[in-house]
Amino acid sequence: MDKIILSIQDISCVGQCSLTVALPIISACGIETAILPGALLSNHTASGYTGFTFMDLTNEMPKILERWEKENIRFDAFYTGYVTKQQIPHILEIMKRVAKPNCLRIIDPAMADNGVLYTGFDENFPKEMAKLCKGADYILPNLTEASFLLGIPYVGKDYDKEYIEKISRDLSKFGAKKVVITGISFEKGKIGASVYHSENDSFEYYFNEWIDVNFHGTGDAFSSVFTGAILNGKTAIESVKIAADFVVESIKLTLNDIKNHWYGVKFEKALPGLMKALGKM
Ligand code: PXL
Repeated sequence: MDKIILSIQDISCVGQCSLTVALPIISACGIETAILPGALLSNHTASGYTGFTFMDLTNEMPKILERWEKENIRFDAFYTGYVTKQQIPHILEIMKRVAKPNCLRIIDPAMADNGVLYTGFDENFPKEMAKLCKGADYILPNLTEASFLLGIPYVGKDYDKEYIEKISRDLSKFGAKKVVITGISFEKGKIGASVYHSENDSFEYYFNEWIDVNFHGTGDAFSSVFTGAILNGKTAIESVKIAADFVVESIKLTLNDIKNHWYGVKFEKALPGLMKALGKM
């Protein structure tokens, strides 16, 4: 039977992040993608825009869950991104009640970048996010999110392989089977991600070109491709490679138009390459 995944995160109407990135990308990977929007925003909350609207949809979550249970709707996988504190108990309930056997949980603890929490999240939020990471098959924090989850200072650029391996092991103690830390670099001009396999205490790495421009939404694109690749039967490190290459390609497609297109990456034109990488074209 074909797989169906449920992605739980916000809809930012414009700005190229969360569900407007996850839905097209995972669909392009050939996977049916159901969505549960936790909130509706006019645009993302990051710098560039001067403000945003926010309609909280948390109260819909238990009602939707009840309907899905009645309709016997079940999912092969869950992928969560930007969610609020109030949504986390509902999401845990959803992951319990409408999961098929051996259902995968992929958690991107999307809450922070460059050493700071996103607008609207307070210092207690990472503790709540840690509850969502518990029992995950994969968690995909960047270095800032890893630091907040562990309650340790953000290291910035001052770290080595040993540090990454230590924090990966520490993060797995939350109960995640595999820990993927994104946006890491040990060498000038190269950026990538690590994969920690807690089941046999081993690591794998993938690096590609570092394009030194910060674009919003690249974490969401990475996690969406990673999810789509995993559901296509790729290994964690193969999925990391496909995701990292997709992000680099999307950034390259955006560079000549930064002035107009500062709010996210033009990932659309990278979708055919993604489909080829997954053997879909
Ligand atoms: O890309 C993560 C993200 C998702 N959704 C919203 C955001 C952000 C990051 O700032 O503001 C609304």
